[in-house]
Amino acid sequence: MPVSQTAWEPHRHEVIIIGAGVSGIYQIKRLTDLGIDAVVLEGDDDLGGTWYRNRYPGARFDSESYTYGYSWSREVLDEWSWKERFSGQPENLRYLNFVADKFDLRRHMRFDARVSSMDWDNDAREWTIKLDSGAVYISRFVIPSLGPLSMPTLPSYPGMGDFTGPSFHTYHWPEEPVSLEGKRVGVIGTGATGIQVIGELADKVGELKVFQRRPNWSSPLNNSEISGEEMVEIRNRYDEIFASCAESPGGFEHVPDWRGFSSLTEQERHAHYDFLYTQPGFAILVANFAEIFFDQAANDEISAYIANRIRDRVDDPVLAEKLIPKDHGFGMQRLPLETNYFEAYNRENVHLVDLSEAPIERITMSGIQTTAEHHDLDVIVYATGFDAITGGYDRINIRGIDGLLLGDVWADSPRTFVGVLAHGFPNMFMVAGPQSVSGSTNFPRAIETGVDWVTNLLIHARSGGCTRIEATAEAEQDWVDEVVRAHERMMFRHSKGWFTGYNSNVAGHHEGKIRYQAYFGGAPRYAAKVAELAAAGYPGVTLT
Ligand code: NA7
Repeated sequence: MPVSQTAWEPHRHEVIIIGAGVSGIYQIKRLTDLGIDAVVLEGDDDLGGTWYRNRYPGARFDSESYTYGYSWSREVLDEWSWKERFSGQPENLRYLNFVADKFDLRRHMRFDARVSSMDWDNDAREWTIKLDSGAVYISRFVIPSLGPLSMPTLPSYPGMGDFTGPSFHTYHWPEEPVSLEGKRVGVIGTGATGIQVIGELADKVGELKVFQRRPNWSSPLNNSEISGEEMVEIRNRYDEIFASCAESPGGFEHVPDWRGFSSLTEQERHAHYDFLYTQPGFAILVANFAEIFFDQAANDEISAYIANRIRDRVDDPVLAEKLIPKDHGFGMQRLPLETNYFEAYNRENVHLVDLSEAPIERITMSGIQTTAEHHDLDVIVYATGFDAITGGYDRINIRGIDGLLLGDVWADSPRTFVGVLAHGFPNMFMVAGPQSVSGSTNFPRAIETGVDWVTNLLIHARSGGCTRIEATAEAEQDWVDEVVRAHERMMFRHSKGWFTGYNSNVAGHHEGKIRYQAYFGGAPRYAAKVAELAAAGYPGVTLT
Protein backbone atom coordinates (compact mmCIF):
# COMPACT_ATOMS: atom_id res chain seq x y z
CA MET A 1 0.00 0.00 0.00
CA PRO A 2 1.48 3.41 -0.90
CA VAL A 3 2.48 5.47 2.10
CA SER A 4 1.02 8.97 1.96
CA GLN A 5 3.49 11.76 2.46
CA THR A 6 2.71 14.93 4.32
CA ALA A 7 4.15 18.26 3.24
CA TRP A 8 6.57 18.47 6.16
CA GLU A 9 7.98 14.99 5.76
CA PRO A 10 11.26 14.83 3.88
CA HIS A 11 11.27 13.25 0.44
CA ARG A 12 13.66 10.31 0.29
CA HIS A 13 15.53 9.08 -2.77
CA GLU A 14 18.72 7.14 -3.19
CA VAL A 15 20.20 9.78 -5.49
CA ILE A 16 19.42 13.46 -5.92
CA ILE A 17 20.70 15.20 -9.03
CA ILE A 18 20.82 18.99 -8.85
CA GLY A 19 20.19 20.70 -12.19
CA ALA A 20 18.20 19.67 -15.28
CA GLY A 21 20.60 21.01 -17.89
CA VAL A 22 22.72 19.12 -20.38
CA SER A 23 24.43 17.08 -17.63
CA GLY A 24 21.42 16.47 -15.41
CA ILE A 25 19.35 15.17 -18.32
CA TYR A 26 21.92 12.55 -19.24
CA GLN A 27 22.61 11.68 -15.60
CA ILE A 28 18.94 10.97 -14.81
CA LYS A 29 18.68 8.87 -17.97
CA ARG A 30 21.60 6.70 -16.87
CA LEU A 31 20.30 6.24 -13.34
CA THR A 32 16.69 5.51 -14.22
CA ASP A 33 17.84 3.01 -16.87
CA LEU A 34 19.57 1.18 -14.03
CA GLY A 35 16.40 1.25 -11.93
CA ILE A 36 18.01 3.52 -9.34
CA ASP A 37 15.61 5.71 -7.38
CA ALA A 38 16.68 9.20 -8.40
CA VAL A 39 15.14 12.63 -8.97
CA VAL A 40 16.41 15.87 -10.41
CA LEU A 41 15.88 19.12 -8.51
CA GLU A 42 15.83 22.09 -10.84
CA GLY A 43 15.65 25.71 -9.66
CA ASP A 44 14.05 26.99 -12.85
CA ASP A 45 10.50 26.19 -13.90
CA ASP A 46 11.60 23.98 -16.76
CA LEU A 47 14.55 21.95 -18.02
CA GLY A 48 17.43 23.05 -20.22
CA GLY A 49 19.85 24.92 -17.92
CA THR A 50 22.04 27.19 -20.03
CA TRP A 51 19.77 26.78 -23.05
CA TYR A 52 16.67 27.51 -21.00
CA ARG A 53 18.09 30.73 -19.56
CA ASN A 54 20.27 32.36 -22.21
CA ARG A 55 17.53 33.67 -24.50
CA TYR A 56 19.40 36.73 -25.67
CA PRO A 57 19.39 37.45 -29.41
CA GLY A 58 22.37 35.78 -31.05
CA ALA A 59 22.79 33.03 -28.42
CA ARG A 60 24.03 29.94 -30.21
CA PHE A 61 26.53 27.09 -30.10
CA ASP A 62 30.17 27.81 -30.77
CA SER A 63 30.62 24.04 -31.13
CA GLU A 64 29.38 22.34 -34.29
CA SER A 65 25.81 21.30 -33.46
CA TYR A 66 26.40 17.66 -34.34
CA THR A 67 29.42 17.51 -32.02
CA TYR A 68 27.44 19.20 -29.23
CA GLY A 69 24.48 16.80 -29.29
CA TYR A 70 24.46 13.71 -27.09
CA SER A 71 26.30 10.71 -28.48
CA TRP A 72 24.70 8.08 -26.25
CA SER A 73 21.44 7.37 -28.06
CA ARG A 74 21.44 6.01 -31.58
CA GLU A 75 17.73 6.75 -31.75
CA VAL A 76 18.27 10.43 -30.95
CA LEU A 77 21.11 10.62 -33.47
CA ASP A 78 18.86 9.05 -36.09
CA GLU A 79 15.77 11.10 -35.37
CA TRP A 80 17.11 14.58 -34.70
CA SER A 81 18.17 16.80 -37.60
CA TRP A 82 20.32 19.86 -36.97
CA LYS A 83 19.40 22.73 -39.23
CA GLU A 84 22.44 24.91 -38.72
CA ARG A 85 26.10 24.10 -38.22
CA PHE A 86 25.97 26.29 -35.09
CA SER A 87 22.44 26.01 -33.84
CA GLY A 88 20.68 28.85 -32.02
CA GLN A 89 19.23 28.84 -28.51
CA PRO A 90 15.54 28.17 -29.37
CA GLU A 91 16.49 25.08 -31.37
CA ASN A 92 18.94 23.91 -28.71
CA LEU A 93 16.23 24.11 -26.09
CA ARG A 94 13.86 22.19 -28.38
CA TYR A 95 16.53 19.53 -28.73
CA LEU A 96 16.90 19.06 -24.98
CA ASN A 97 13.12 18.86 -24.62
CA PHE A 98 12.99 16.34 -27.45
CA VAL A 99 15.48 14.12 -25.64
CA ALA A 100 13.76 14.49 -22.27
CA ASP A 101 10.32 13.79 -23.73
CA LYS A 102 11.51 10.88 -25.81
CA PHE A 103 12.72 9.07 -22.71
CA ASP A 104 9.98 10.41 -20.46
CA LEU A 105 12.55 12.00 -18.16
CA ARG A 106 10.41 14.93 -17.06
CA ARG A 107 8.56 12.75 -14.55
CA HIS A 108 11.82 12.38 -12.62
CA MET A 109 12.32 16.13 -12.45
CA ARG A 110 11.04 18.58 -9.86
CA PHE A 111 10.92 22.18 -11.09
CA ASP A 112 11.01 25.42 -9.08
CA ALA A 113 13.09 23.39 -6.69
CA ARG A 114 16.07 25.62 -5.96
CA VAL A 115 18.48 24.02 -3.52
CA SER A 116 19.64 26.33 -0.74
CA SER A 117 21.68 23.95 1.40
CA MET A 118 23.12 20.46 1.61
CA ASP A 119 24.26 18.95 4.90
CA TRP A 120 26.13 15.69 5.29
CA ASP A 121 25.15 13.42 8.15
CA ASN A 122 28.21 11.31 8.82
CA ASP A 123 26.38 8.80 11.05
CA ALA A 124 23.42 8.21 8.77
CA ARG A 125 25.63 8.54 5.66
CA GLU A 126 23.07 10.75 4.02
CA TRP A 127 22.72 14.23 2.65
CA THR A 128 19.90 16.50 3.79
CA ILE A 129 18.99 18.86 1.00
CA LYS A 130 16.87 21.93 1.65
CA LEU A 131 15.09 23.99 -0.96
CA ASP A 132 14.29 27.70 -0.94
CA SER A 133 10.65 26.66 -0.55
CA GLY A 134 11.43 24.91 2.72
CA ALA A 135 10.95 21.41 1.28
CA VAL A 136 13.49 18.83 2.42
CA TYR A 137 14.99 15.90 0.55
CA ILE A 138 17.19 13.18 1.99
CA SER A 139 19.43 11.03 -0.15
CA ARG A 140 22.38 8.71 0.08
CA PHE A 141 24.14 10.31 -2.88
CA VAL A 142 24.03 13.78 -4.44
CA ILE A 143 25.11 14.66 -7.95
CA PRO A 144 25.38 18.42 -8.42
CA SER A 145 25.11 19.03 -12.18
CA LEU A 146 25.22 22.78 -11.84
CA GLY A 147 26.83 23.82 -15.10
CA PRO A 148 30.00 25.90 -15.26
CA LEU A 149 28.24 29.14 -16.20
CA SER A 150 25.06 29.25 -14.16
CA MET A 151 25.81 32.15 -11.81
CA PRO A 152 25.54 35.42 -13.74
CA THR A 153 27.35 38.38 -12.23
CA LEU A 154 26.39 42.04 -12.39
CA PRO A 155 28.59 45.04 -11.83
CA SER A 156 27.95 47.15 -8.76
CA TYR A 157 27.68 50.61 -10.29
CA PRO A 158 25.79 53.13 -8.20
CA GLY A 159 22.28 53.81 -9.43
CA MET A 160 21.64 50.46 -11.12
CA GLY A 161 18.18 50.36 -9.62
CA ASP A 162 17.39 53.90 -10.78
CA PHE A 163 17.22 53.18 -14.51
CA THR A 164 13.59 53.45 -15.57
CA GLY A 165 13.77 51.35 -18.76
CA PRO A 166 14.26 47.60 -19.03
CA SER A 167 17.70 46.38 -17.94
CA PHE A 168 18.83 42.81 -17.50
CA HIS A 169 21.76 40.41 -17.57
CA THR A 170 21.93 38.41 -20.80
CA TYR A 171 21.37 35.23 -18.75
CA HIS A 172 18.02 36.66 -17.63
CA TRP A 173 16.89 37.94 -21.03
CA PRO A 174 13.10 38.02 -20.66
CA GLU A 175 11.11 35.11 -22.03
CA GLU A 176 8.48 37.39 -23.57
CA PRO A 177 9.83 39.21 -26.66
CA VAL A 178 11.55 42.53 -25.90
CA SER A 179 10.79 45.20 -28.48
CA LEU A 180 14.07 46.86 -29.44
CA GLU A 181 13.07 48.38 -32.75
CA GLY A 182 14.08 52.02 -32.89
CA LYS A 183 15.37 51.87 -29.30
CA ARG A 184 18.65 53.18 -27.90
CA VAL A 185 20.31 50.09 -26.48
CA GLY A 186 23.46 49.93 -24.36
CA VAL A 187 25.43 46.69 -24.06
CA ILE A 188 28.02 46.46 -21.28
CA GLY A 189 30.64 43.75 -21.88
CA THR A 190 32.43 42.33 -24.89
CA GLY A 191 32.98 38.69 -23.93
CA ALA A 192 31.62 35.74 -25.94
CA THR A 193 28.08 36.77 -25.00
CA GLY A 194 28.40 40.49 -25.71
CA ILE A 195 29.99 39.78 -29.08
CA GLN A 196 27.08 37.51 -30.06
CA VAL A 197 24.46 40.04 -28.93
CA ILE A 198 26.14 43.02 -30.57
CA GLY A 199 26.52 41.28 -33.96
CA GLU A 200 22.86 40.27 -33.85
CA LEU A 201 21.35 43.56 -32.62
CA ALA A 202 23.34 46.07 -34.69
CA ASP A 203 20.83 46.28 -37.54
CA LYS A 204 17.73 45.73 -35.41
CA VAL A 205 17.86 48.66 -33.00
CA GLY A 206 17.74 52.42 -33.35
CA GLU A 207 21.12 53.03 -31.76
CA LEU A 208 23.57 50.62 -30.17
CA LYS A 209 26.21 51.73 -27.70
CA VAL A 210 28.85 49.17 -26.75
CA PHE A 211 30.49 49.83 -23.39
CA GLN A 212 33.86 48.10 -23.70
CA ARG A 213 36.27 47.86 -20.81
CA ARG A 214 38.79 45.62 -22.60
CA PRO A 215 38.58 44.40 -26.19
CA ASN A 216 38.54 40.68 -26.89
CA TRP A 217 40.00 38.70 -29.72
CA SER A 218 37.29 37.23 -31.90
CA SER A 219 37.15 35.37 -35.19
CA PRO A 220 34.33 34.41 -37.56
CA LEU A 221 31.92 31.65 -36.59
CA ASN A 222 31.30 30.91 -40.29
CA ASN A 223 27.87 29.46 -39.62
CA SER A 224 25.81 27.86 -42.40
CA GLU A 225 22.64 25.88 -42.88
CA ILE A 226 22.72 22.10 -42.87
CA SER A 227 20.77 20.68 -45.77
CA GLY A 228 18.82 17.43 -45.64
CA GLU A 229 21.53 15.64 -47.64
CA GLU A 230 24.29 16.99 -45.41
CA MET A 231 22.41 15.77 -42.36
CA VAL A 232 22.25 12.29 -43.86
CA GLU A 233 25.98 12.43 -44.44
CA ILE A 234 26.61 13.66 -40.89
CA ARG A 235 24.38 10.90 -39.52
CA ASN A 236 26.38 8.29 -41.39
CA ARG A 237 29.57 9.74 -39.96
CA TYR A 238 28.51 10.02 -36.32
CA ASP A 239 30.80 7.26 -35.07
CA GLU A 240 33.72 8.84 -36.85
CA ILE A 241 32.78 12.33 -35.61
CA PHE A 242 32.60 11.29 -31.97
CA ALA A 243 35.78 9.25 -32.27
CA SER A 244 37.66 12.23 -33.61
CA CYS A 245 36.23 14.51 -30.89
CA ALA A 246 37.49 11.99 -28.33
CA GLU A 247 41.01 12.34 -29.71
CA SER A 248 41.08 16.12 -29.82
CA PRO A 249 42.26 18.09 -26.76
CA GLY A 250 39.25 20.41 -26.97
CA GLY A 251 36.67 17.71 -27.73
CA PHE A 252 36.03 19.10 -31.21
CA GLU A 253 36.19 17.62 -34.65
CA HIS A 254 39.06 20.02 -35.33
CA VAL A 255 42.46 18.60 -34.46
CA PRO A 256 45.65 20.60 -33.94
CA ASP A 257 48.06 21.00 -36.84
CA TRP A 258 51.00 18.88 -35.73
CA ARG A 259 53.33 19.92 -38.59
CA GLY A 260 55.03 22.23 -36.16
CA PHE A 261 55.09 26.00 -36.25
CA SER A 262 58.79 26.29 -37.03
CA SER A 263 58.87 23.59 -39.68
CA LEU A 264 56.97 25.91 -42.06
CA THR A 265 57.95 29.25 -43.56
CA GLU A 266 56.11 32.38 -42.50
CA GLN A 267 54.44 32.44 -45.90
CA GLU A 268 53.23 28.85 -45.52
CA ARG A 269 51.92 29.60 -42.07
CA HIS A 270 50.02 32.63 -43.35
CA ALA A 271 48.44 30.51 -46.07
CA HIS A 272 47.31 28.16 -43.31
CA TYR A 273 45.85 31.05 -41.27
CA ASP A 274 44.03 32.29 -44.40
CA PHE A 275 42.47 28.87 -44.75
CA LEU A 276 41.56 28.54 -41.07
CA TYR A 277 39.98 32.00 -40.94
CA THR A 278 37.32 30.84 -43.38
CA GLN A 279 36.71 27.55 -41.55
CA PRO A 280 33.82 27.07 -39.15
CA GLY A 281 33.93 27.44 -35.40
CA PHE A 282 37.05 27.07 -33.36
CA ALA A 283 39.19 25.80 -36.27
CA ILE A 284 41.31 28.96 -36.20
CA LEU A 285 42.18 28.18 -32.59
CA VAL A 286 42.20 24.42 -32.18
CA ALA A 287 43.17 23.32 -35.71
CA ASN A 288 46.03 25.80 -35.61
CA PHE A 289 49.60 25.07 -34.51
CA ALA A 290 49.57 23.85 -30.92
CA GLU A 291 52.50 26.21 -30.30
CA ILE A 292 50.16 29.21 -30.21
CA PHE A 293 49.23 28.13 -26.68
CA PHE A 294 52.79 27.57 -25.48
CA ASP A 295 55.20 29.63 -27.53
CA GLN A 296 55.28 33.42 -27.42
CA ALA A 297 56.60 33.85 -30.98
CA ALA A 298 53.86 31.59 -32.38
CA ASN A 299 51.20 33.43 -30.42
CA ASP A 300 52.54 36.83 -31.45
CA GLU A 301 52.34 35.81 -35.10
CA ILE A 302 48.73 34.62 -35.03
CA SER A 303 47.75 37.65 -32.90
CA ALA A 304 49.29 40.01 -35.49
CA TYR A 305 47.46 38.10 -38.24
CA ILE A 306 44.06 38.41 -36.54
CA ALA A 307 44.74 42.08 -35.71
CA ASN A 308 45.24 42.76 -39.42
CA ARG A 309 41.98 40.98 -40.19
CA ILE A 310 40.22 43.32 -37.75
CA ARG A 311 41.90 46.34 -39.39
CA ASP A 312 40.65 45.10 -42.77
CA ARG A 313 37.10 44.78 -41.53
CA VAL A 314 36.69 48.01 -39.53
CA ASP A 315 36.56 51.15 -41.68
CA ASP A 316 37.75 53.63 -39.06
CA PRO A 317 41.42 52.87 -38.26
CA VAL A 318 41.30 54.55 -34.85
CA LEU A 319 38.26 52.49 -33.90
CA ALA A 320 39.91 49.31 -35.24
CA GLU A 321 42.85 49.83 -32.86
CA LYS A 322 40.43 50.13 -29.94
CA LEU A 323 38.95 46.76 -30.87
CA ILE A 324 42.32 44.98 -30.93
CA PRO A 325 43.45 43.59 -27.58
CA LYS A 326 46.86 44.78 -26.50
CA ASP A 327 47.00 43.16 -23.07
CA HIS A 328 46.73 39.49 -24.13
CA GLY A 329 47.39 37.32 -27.16
CA PHE A 330 44.94 35.51 -29.41
CA GLY A 331 43.36 32.51 -27.64
CA MET A 332 44.66 33.54 -24.22
CA GLN A 333 41.12 34.04 -22.97
CA ARG A 334 38.02 32.13 -24.03
CA LEU A 335 37.76 33.00 -27.73
CA PRO A 336 34.41 34.51 -28.71
CA LEU A 337 33.20 33.58 -32.21
CA GLU A 338 31.36 36.25 -34.14
CA THR A 339 28.99 36.93 -36.97
CA ASN A 340 29.21 40.47 -38.40
CA TYR A 341 30.69 41.73 -35.13
CA PHE A 342 33.41 43.92 -36.59
CA GLU A 343 31.20 45.09 -39.47
CA ALA A 344 28.68 46.28 -36.88
CA TYR A 345 31.07 49.12 -36.03
CA ASN A 346 30.91 50.37 -39.65
CA ARG A 347 27.24 51.18 -39.15
CA GLU A 348 26.20 54.71 -38.32
CA ASN A 349 23.93 53.60 -35.50
CA VAL A 350 26.65 51.64 -33.62
CA HIS A 351 29.10 53.41 -31.30
CA LEU A 352 31.92 52.13 -29.15
CA VAL A 353 32.21 53.69 -25.72
CA ASP A 354 35.76 53.01 -24.59
CA LEU A 355 35.62 52.58 -20.83
CA SER A 356 39.39 52.42 -20.61
CA GLU A 357 39.35 56.14 -21.48
CA ALA A 358 36.24 57.14 -19.53
CA PRO A 359 34.94 54.56 -17.01
CA ILE A 360 31.30 54.28 -15.99
CA GLU A 361 30.55 56.47 -13.01
CA ARG A 362 26.96 55.50 -12.40
CA ILE A 363 23.74 54.31 -13.95
CA THR A 364 21.13 57.03 -14.03
CA MET A 365 17.36 57.07 -14.53
CA SER A 366 17.86 57.57 -18.25
CA GLY A 367 21.15 55.94 -19.15
CA ILE A 368 24.83 55.58 -18.30
CA GLN A 369 27.07 58.34 -17.00
CA THR A 370 30.77 57.90 -17.74
CA THR A 371 33.47 60.24 -16.52
CA ALA A 372 33.25 61.93 -19.95
CA GLU A 373 29.54 62.16 -20.78
CA HIS A 374 26.01 60.89 -20.27
CA HIS A 375 24.64 58.27 -22.71
CA ASP A 376 20.85 58.37 -23.04
CA LEU A 377 19.46 54.84 -23.33
CA ASP A 378 16.11 53.05 -23.46
CA VAL A 379 17.45 49.57 -22.61
CA ILE A 380 20.60 48.38 -20.80
CA VAL A 381 21.96 44.88 -21.42
CA TYR A 382 24.52 43.54 -18.98
CA ALA A 383 26.71 41.03 -20.82
CA THR A 384 29.01 40.98 -17.85
CA GLY A 385 29.68 37.26 -17.47
CA PHE A 386 29.55 34.68 -14.74
CA ASP A 387 31.02 33.57 -11.46
CA ALA A 388 32.36 30.70 -13.50
CA ILE A 389 32.62 27.05 -12.49
CA THR A 390 32.54 27.41 -8.70
CA GLY A 391 29.75 30.04 -8.53
CA GLY A 392 26.96 27.46 -8.66
CA TYR A 393 28.51 25.63 -5.70
CA ASP A 394 29.01 28.78 -3.65
CA ARG A 395 25.33 29.63 -4.00
CA ILE A 396 24.43 26.43 -2.13
CA ASN A 397 25.59 26.09 1.46
CA ILE A 398 27.29 22.72 1.12
CA ARG A 399 28.40 21.39 4.51
CA GLY A 400 30.41 18.20 4.66
CA ILE A 401 32.04 16.31 7.54
CA ASP A 402 31.95 18.27 10.84
CA GLY A 403 29.97 21.04 9.18
CA LEU A 404 32.87 22.02 6.92
CA LEU A 405 31.66 24.58 4.36
CA LEU A 406 32.73 23.81 0.79
CA GLY A 407 32.86 27.53 -0.01
CA ASP A 408 35.46 27.98 2.77
CA VAL A 409 37.58 25.08 1.55
CA TRP A 410 37.50 26.53 -1.96
CA ALA A 411 37.86 30.18 -0.95
CA ASP A 412 41.30 30.53 -2.57
CA SER A 413 40.86 27.90 -5.26
CA PRO A 414 38.79 24.73 -5.65
CA ARG A 415 40.24 21.34 -4.66
CA THR A 416 38.87 18.14 -6.14
CA PHE A 417 39.75 14.61 -7.12
CA VAL A 418 39.43 14.44 -10.92
CA GLY A 419 36.82 17.18 -10.78
CA VAL A 420 34.23 14.75 -9.39
CA LEU A 421 34.90 14.18 -5.69
CA ALA A 422 35.94 16.49 -2.86
CA HIS A 423 37.65 15.20 0.27
CA GLY A 424 35.49 15.92 3.32
CA PHE A 425 32.29 15.78 1.25
CA PRO A 426 31.45 12.06 0.90
CA ASN A 427 28.86 10.78 -1.55
CA MET A 428 28.85 14.02 -3.55
CA PHE A 429 29.74 13.53 -7.20
CA MET A 430 30.16 16.65 -9.29
CA VAL A 431 29.40 16.27 -12.95
CA ALA A 432 31.23 19.02 -14.82
CA GLY A 433 32.82 20.04 -11.54
CA PRO A 434 35.80 22.31 -11.04
CA GLN A 435 39.11 20.84 -12.27
CA SER A 436 37.42 18.53 -14.74
CA VAL A 437 37.66 19.28 -18.45
CA SER A 438 34.05 20.40 -18.76
CA GLY A 439 34.86 24.08 -18.45
CA SER A 440 37.73 23.90 -20.91
CA THR A 441 36.36 21.77 -23.76
CA ASN A 442 33.30 21.07 -25.91
CA PHE A 443 30.96 20.70 -22.94
CA PRO A 444 28.73 17.71 -23.79
CA ARG A 445 31.66 15.58 -24.89
CA ALA A 446 33.23 16.09 -21.47
CA ILE A 447 30.08 15.65 -19.41
CA GLU A 448 29.36 12.32 -21.03
CA THR A 449 32.73 11.16 -19.69
CA GLY A 450 31.80 12.59 -16.29
CA VAL A 451 28.30 11.13 -16.11
CA ASP A 452 29.50 7.70 -17.23
CA TRP A 453 32.31 7.71 -14.69
CA VAL A 454 30.02 8.74 -11.83
CA THR A 455 27.45 6.15 -12.85
CA ASN A 456 30.04 3.37 -13.02
CA LEU A 457 31.43 4.37 -9.65
CA LEU A 458 27.92 4.15 -8.21
CA ILE A 459 27.34 0.75 -9.77
CA HIS A 460 30.67 -0.43 -8.36
CA ALA A 461 29.87 0.91 -4.87
CA ARG A 462 26.35 -0.47 -4.78
CA SER A 463 27.42 -3.90 -5.95
CA GLY A 464 29.88 -4.03 -3.06
CA GLY A 465 27.25 -2.79 -0.59
CA CYS A 466 29.19 0.44 -0.02
CA THR A 467 27.30 3.37 1.43
CA ARG A 468 30.11 5.87 1.73
CA ILE A 469 32.43 7.09 -0.99
CA GLU A 470 35.12 9.67 -0.39
CA ALA A 471 38.31 10.75 -2.08
CA THR A 472 41.38 10.58 0.14
CA ALA A 473 43.18 13.82 0.98
CA GLU A 474 46.34 12.49 -0.74
CA ALA A 475 44.56 11.58 -3.98
CA GLU A 476 42.89 14.98 -4.03
CA GLN A 477 46.23 16.74 -3.50
CA ASP A 478 47.79 14.69 -6.32
CA TRP A 479 45.02 15.79 -8.69
CA VAL A 480 45.30 19.43 -7.63
CA ASP A 481 49.05 19.19 -8.35
CA GLU A 482 48.31 17.74 -11.78
CA VAL A 483 45.80 20.53 -12.50
CA VAL A 484 48.39 23.15 -11.48
CA ARG A 485 51.10 21.49 -13.62
CA ALA A 486 48.82 21.47 -16.69
CA HIS A 487 47.89 25.07 -16.03
CA GLU A 488 51.51 26.20 -15.68
CA ARG A 489 52.27 24.92 -19.18
CA MET A 490 49.70 27.24 -20.73
CA MET A 491 50.62 30.77 -21.69
CA PHE A 492 47.18 31.96 -20.65
CA ARG A 493 47.90 31.07 -17.04
CA HIS A 494 47.87 34.74 -16.02
CA SER A 495 45.02 35.84 -18.29
CA LYS A 496 42.21 37.99 -16.92
CA GLY A 497 39.41 35.69 -18.00
CA TRP A 498 37.11 33.16 -16.42
CA PHE A 499 39.46 30.26 -17.30
CA THR A 500 41.66 31.46 -14.47
CA GLY A 501 38.80 32.47 -12.20
CA TYR A 502 39.08 36.22 -12.81
CA ASN A 503 35.87 38.20 -12.37
CA SER A 504 36.02 41.82 -11.26
CA ASN A 505 32.48 41.57 -9.91
CA VAL A 506 33.17 38.75 -7.43
CA ALA A 507 35.10 39.43 -4.23
CA GLY A 508 38.40 37.56 -4.17
CA HIS A 509 38.37 36.68 -7.88
CA HIS A 510 40.65 39.52 -8.82
CA GLU A 511 43.55 39.96 -11.18
CA GLY A 512 46.75 38.22 -10.22
CA LYS A 513 44.91 35.68 -8.07
CA ILE A 514 44.75 32.44 -10.03
CA ARG A 515 41.97 30.02 -9.23
CA TYR A 516 42.65 26.58 -10.65
CA GLN A 517 39.12 26.05 -11.90
CA ALA A 518 39.59 23.75 -14.88
CA TYR A 519 41.94 21.01 -16.01
CA PHE A 520 43.86 22.08 -19.10
CA GLY A 521 45.59 18.78 -19.81
CA GLY A 522 43.10 18.07 -22.61
CA ALA A 523 40.04 15.84 -22.90
CA PRO A 524 41.87 12.68 -24.12
CA ARG A 525 44.33 12.74 -21.23
CA TYR A 526 41.50 13.34 -18.75
CA ALA A 527 39.38 10.54 -20.20
CA ALA A 528 42.36 8.15 -20.08
CA LYS A 529 43.07 9.09 -16.48
CA VAL A 530 39.54 8.46 -15.22
CA ALA A 531 39.25 5.24 -17.26
CA GLU A 532 42.48 4.02 -15.70
CA LEU A 533 41.16 4.78 -12.21
CA ALA A 534 37.96 2.84 -12.87
CA ALA A 535 39.86 -0.12 -14.31
CA ALA A 536 42.11 -0.19 -11.24
CA GLY A 537 39.14 -0.28 -8.83
CA TYR A 538 39.18 3.46 -7.99
CA PRO A 539 42.48 3.98 -6.15
CA GLY A 540 42.34 7.23 -4.18
CA VAL A 541 38.68 6.66 -3.38
CA THR A 542 37.70 5.14 -0.04
CA LEU A 543 34.64 2.92 -0.38
CA THR A 544 33.14 1.73 2.89
P1 NA7 B 1 32.89 36.99 -20.07
O1 NA7 B 1 33.64 36.31 -21.13
O2 NA7 B 1 33.37 36.85 -18.66
O3 NA7 B 1 32.82 38.53 -20.46
C1 NA7 B 1 32.30 39.49 -19.59
C2 NA7 B 1 32.47 40.85 -20.23
O4 NA7 B 1 31.89 41.83 -19.38
C3 NA7 B 1 33.92 41.25 -20.40
O5 NA7 B 1 34.06 41.99 -21.58
C4 NA7 B 1 34.17 42.13 -19.18
O6 NA7 B 1 35.21 43.06 -19.33
C5 NA7 B 1 32.85 42.83 -19.08
N1 NA7 B 1 32.58 43.34 -17.76
C6 NA7 B 1 32.43 42.63 -16.63
N2 NA7 B 1 32.20 43.46 -15.60
C7 NA7 B 1 32.19 44.69 -16.10
C8 NA7 B 1 32.02 45.94 -15.52
N3 NA7 B 1 31.82 46.08 -14.21
N4 NA7 B 1 32.09 47.03 -16.33
C9 NA7 B 1 32.32 46.90 -17.65
N5 NA7 B 1 32.50 45.71 -18.25
C10 NA7 B 1 32.44 44.64 -17.47
O7 NA7 B 1 31.38 36.53 -20.05
P2 NA7 B 1 30.45 36.12 -21.28
O8 NA7 B 1 29.08 35.99 -20.77
O9 NA7 B 1 30.70 37.01 -22.42
O10 NA7 B 1 30.98 34.72 -21.69
C11 NA7 B 1 30.90 33.66 -20.74
C12 NA7 B 1 30.86 32.35 -21.43
O11 NA7 B 1 29.51 32.10 -21.87
C13 NA7 B 1 31.63 32.21 -22.65
O12 NA7 B 1 32.95 31.98 -22.47
C14 NA7 B 1 30.92 31.05 -23.33
O13 NA7 B 1 31.40 29.82 -22.85
C15 NA7 B 1 29.52 31.24 -22.98
P3 NA7 B 1 36.73 42.68 -18.89
O14 NA7 B 1 37.24 41.83 -19.99
O15 NA7 B 1 36.63 41.93 -17.59
O16 NA7 B 1 37.41 43.97 -18.77
